[in-house]
Amino acid sequence: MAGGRAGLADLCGSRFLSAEGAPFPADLNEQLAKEAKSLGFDAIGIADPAAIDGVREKLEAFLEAGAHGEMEWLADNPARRADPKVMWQDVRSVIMLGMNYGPDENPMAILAERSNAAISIYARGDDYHDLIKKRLKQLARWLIAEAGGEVKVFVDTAAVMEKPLASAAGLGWQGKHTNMVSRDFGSWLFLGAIFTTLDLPRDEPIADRCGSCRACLDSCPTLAFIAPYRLDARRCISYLTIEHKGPIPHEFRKAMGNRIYGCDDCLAACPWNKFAQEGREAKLAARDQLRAPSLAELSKLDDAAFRALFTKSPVKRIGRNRFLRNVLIAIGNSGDATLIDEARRLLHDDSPLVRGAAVWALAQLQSGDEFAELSMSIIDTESDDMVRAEWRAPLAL
Ligand code: B12
Ligand code: SF4
Ligand code: SF4
Repeated sequence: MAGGRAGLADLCGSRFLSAEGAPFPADLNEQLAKEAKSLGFDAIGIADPAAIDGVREKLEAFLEAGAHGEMEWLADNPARRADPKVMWQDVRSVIMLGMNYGPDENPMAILAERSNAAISIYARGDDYHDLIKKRLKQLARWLIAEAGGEVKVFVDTAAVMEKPLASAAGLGWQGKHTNMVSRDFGSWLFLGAIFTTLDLPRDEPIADRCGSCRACLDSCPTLAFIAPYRLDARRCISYLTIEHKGPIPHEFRKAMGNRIYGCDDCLAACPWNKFAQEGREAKLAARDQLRAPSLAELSKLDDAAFRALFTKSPVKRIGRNRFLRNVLIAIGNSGDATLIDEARRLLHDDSPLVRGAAVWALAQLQSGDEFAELSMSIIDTESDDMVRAEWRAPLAL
């Protein structure tokens, strides 16, 4: 196991208390780590719920700057998100778990295959939310059976700041790209949390080891970092392709390249990945058909085919229309004239979001004269204002 396990063996039984104050066996910590490993976790550490006291101000500054964009749920209750005790007043320890999903190939290689799509590493296998939640529940059940107490488990979607908590628990440190970096697994750890009423011994945080490096900051295609450790999510391709619902803002379209779901550039740039290892969880491993799917094939997906292809995948949650929007931006960036027919077909799609993106793709792939001619023949039949604006933009009408 990696992470902040080091100091645990030294802790005495007297600090290892149940909610009722009864001491536990001194090796509970080791057993917990062993159990976690057998359930597929690769890192574990324990933090005091008060250990992230300082993050509220930073979260509020992020929200005040509007950096969360349309993710209103992030702004819902900052006091609760920034403080586990506000979320659950009985919590006495936070057990942070990491699961390695290190890739088996260079995540950047696909970016050169312009007629194929880049799906980020985390989304090439089964949905980690479902998998990790299940494992967290299993581990929590084990803990209750061994030591009692009450628990709550979280992965990603709850109002919990997992990166600062994992850093406080010694799993790694929050790098300048804002993700948590591990000495043992580089950028590639999913995080999950078990809140418990047990008073468990804490692990030591690990100091920031970014030093003067700024590889992640310089790698970002959309200049999404306002400063080291500060991201403007509205500029991030991960946000734009997954969270953003409307048309992709024009200024980011070219920079997206063939990235159609998430982005790994800042993660992949980190020199700490030299210690990364391939993930051992088969369900998170890349499905072969999602390593480099052809844009032509993806552009043909209707709703049923989309849902079938992305069964159990995190990609499914954005729905077919948003997915096709992303595919069409990649088609526009492909420089591949054989994809013109696909974009032309999608000019007649039922979804205005898809039609609008198809217009942009054609404007990139066709000559100005061809585009102008096509525009004359279609624009008057287009009922949606947003799509009409897409037609006019390249013609500067
Ligand atoms: C919202 C969200 C997003 C948003 C916003 C990302 C962000 N950085 O906030 C978007 C959609 C962009 C996103 C993208 C990705 N995400 Co995300 N996301 C989350 C989520 C749900 C909440 C994160 C959050 O609280 N953001 C709010 C900001 C304010 O918090 P923060 O990033 O910790 O902010 C810190 C810094 O900004 C810093 N800071 C702020 N101001 C200042 C000022 C100074 C001076 C300093 C020094 C520091 C500082 O302090 C803040 C507090 O610690 C978490 C799950 C969870 N519940 O925690 C997953 C999570 C962070 N995502 C994850 C992943 C894998 C990704 C992607 C890699 C996916 C992909 N391949 O496309 C990208 C990475 C993009 C990036 N560079 O961050 C993982 C990260 C795992 C890890 N090892 O860190 C998480 C933890 C999910 C999980 N359970 O595994 N994500
Ligand atoms: S995920 Fe991509 S777009 Fe987002 S900050 Fe990292 S490099 Fe930039
Ligand atoms: S790339 Fe460099 S600056 Fe960015 S997280 Fe890794 S070590 Fe830190």
